[in-house]
Amino acid sequence: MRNQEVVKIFNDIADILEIKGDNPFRIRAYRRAAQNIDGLAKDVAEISAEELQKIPGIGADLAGKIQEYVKTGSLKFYDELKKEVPSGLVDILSVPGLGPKTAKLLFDKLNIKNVDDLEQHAKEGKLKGLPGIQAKTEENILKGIAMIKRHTGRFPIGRVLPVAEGILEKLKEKAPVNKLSIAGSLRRWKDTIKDIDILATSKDPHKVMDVFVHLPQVKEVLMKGPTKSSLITNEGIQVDLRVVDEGSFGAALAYFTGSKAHNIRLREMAVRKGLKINEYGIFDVKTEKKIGGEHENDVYKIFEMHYIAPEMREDTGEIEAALEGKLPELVEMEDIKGDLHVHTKSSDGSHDIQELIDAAKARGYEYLAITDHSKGLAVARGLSIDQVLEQNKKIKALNKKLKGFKLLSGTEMDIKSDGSLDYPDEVLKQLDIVVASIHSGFRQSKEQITKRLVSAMKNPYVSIIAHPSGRLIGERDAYEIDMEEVLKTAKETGTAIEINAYPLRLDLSDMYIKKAKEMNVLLSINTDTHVTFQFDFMAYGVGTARRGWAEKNDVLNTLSYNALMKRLKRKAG
Ligand code: DGT
Ligand code: CA
Ligand code: ZN
Repeated sequence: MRNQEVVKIFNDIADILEIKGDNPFRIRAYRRAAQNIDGLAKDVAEISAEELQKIPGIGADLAGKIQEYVKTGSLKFYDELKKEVPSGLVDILSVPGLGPKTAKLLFDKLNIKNVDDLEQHAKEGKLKGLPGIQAKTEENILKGIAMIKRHTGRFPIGRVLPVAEGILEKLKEKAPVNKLSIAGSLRRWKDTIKDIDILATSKDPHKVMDVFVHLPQVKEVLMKGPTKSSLITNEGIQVDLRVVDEGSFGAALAYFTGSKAHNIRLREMAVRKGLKINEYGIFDVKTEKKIGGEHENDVYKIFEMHYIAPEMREDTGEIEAALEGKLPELVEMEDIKGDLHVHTKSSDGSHDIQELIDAAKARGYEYLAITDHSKGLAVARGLSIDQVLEQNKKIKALNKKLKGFKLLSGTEMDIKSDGSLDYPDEVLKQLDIVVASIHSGFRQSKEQITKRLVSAMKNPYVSIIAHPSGRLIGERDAYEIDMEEVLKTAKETGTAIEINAYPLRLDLSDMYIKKAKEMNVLLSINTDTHVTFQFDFMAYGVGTARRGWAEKNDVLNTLSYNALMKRLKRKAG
């Protein structure tokens, strides 16, 4: 059923027209049409142009638009219109009491482009003085935003994946499921997730749904049906479960994995081939015969493309790459040979070196870098020069005894506010690896922070820049930084840039990883483990790296121990 897609588009169009101050009758026409389609029992995709015009509020023009969208998967008028206003501006309209006129005013006068901009300005009392805005209005706007955020909040993936895994486990145990898979943004390893999408096949869908809505994780059941049920977990996360036919499982998996943008591209391509792709399968339009859909790869096979990994499905060039046979071979968990950023209880970790070695070996690793904090980071009990040199000696002695496993002696060295480094070169050159990072001065100017990172990379002993943007998802934004300049310097100096796998960091983020890859910058995926179970965070780092199209060769810690040591020494000269 395509009705909801059309409803959303028509409402969006009305919103944008309103912001633009367009003709009120035209705006109302779109709203009315949306409302009437919303209440329709029949799928608009199955209704002829003539019949469409019998729906109240729909004339030849809107009927044509509906058909264009249903046939091609997009609407030119809508796409063009969207370019005329910043996309975030439409979101502002969902703030209670804030109409399109005010939204336009905010954009024109204060360059407010989205809800975050609006919140910032309201907090700083900068809205006062605009026509119709008083102190009280600002206060209400802030309340409204807080409310929207509670409702439309996205969750960091690290909070969502464990919940999803818990549910899958219970379903496998208690429900008569055959196939079972996560779909949606979670399967694509996006850094934030709106809701969990799960797909299953079963001989007894009713029983599956019964089990699902009675799971111990459930706080509230939103809806229960034979093919789809939705609930809210105790953590406040929405979970949708769909049970589909065996023969449609692949098509449904492709459809509900998304992204929407990726799906739309595939559907457009299918239309040009006289085919139709939906969540039920792949169909020949003329004969109406189903020609695929049991396996996910069917939707790529029909275009003679290789399988596109879920992490890449964002319509950011993956379809073109697949058509040209130039898809990257994405890095995999099995490629990771060790972790290069780990803390012991000498600084702020919880374990001694031996416990970390055991945990690393259990993950099949070949090596591990011990990188406790440096002295400047007093809050994390950073190591004095004497302490780090003593630890270095201890590690080198240990290494002689270890069999089939190697330790690297290192540090996570603080880059101080003035840009200087926390240990002198005489100390650094004795270590196997130096991970450098920023822990203070987040409010400095973009130039200052960039300069700190650049000067650290120019030090021959600095091997990796850790968590380069400093973001904490949902808690702290990235500091201002000229990432282009940082990546350029990384390339020039042979410094690796970390993909910190700690689920609230995922820093570098996917977009910059892609950029780094294009610039041939070496990456390193590390967990920043403080407690041994956190070694398992590696999966988040690898997922994020894959979203940035990273291949094995782009990642430092896929090297064998010997190759790694050679690579580290090369920079130091
Ligand atoms: P999010 O926001 O983190 O939940 O992201 P997704 O990608 O999981 O989005 P969601 O849960 O709204 O939908 C799951 C997938 O279903 C989405 O990636 C693509 C597919 N899908 C949902 N709605 C539509 C639609 O209106 N058109 C198309 N073509 N696909 C859709
Ligand atoms: Ca989702
Ligand atoms: Zn660390």
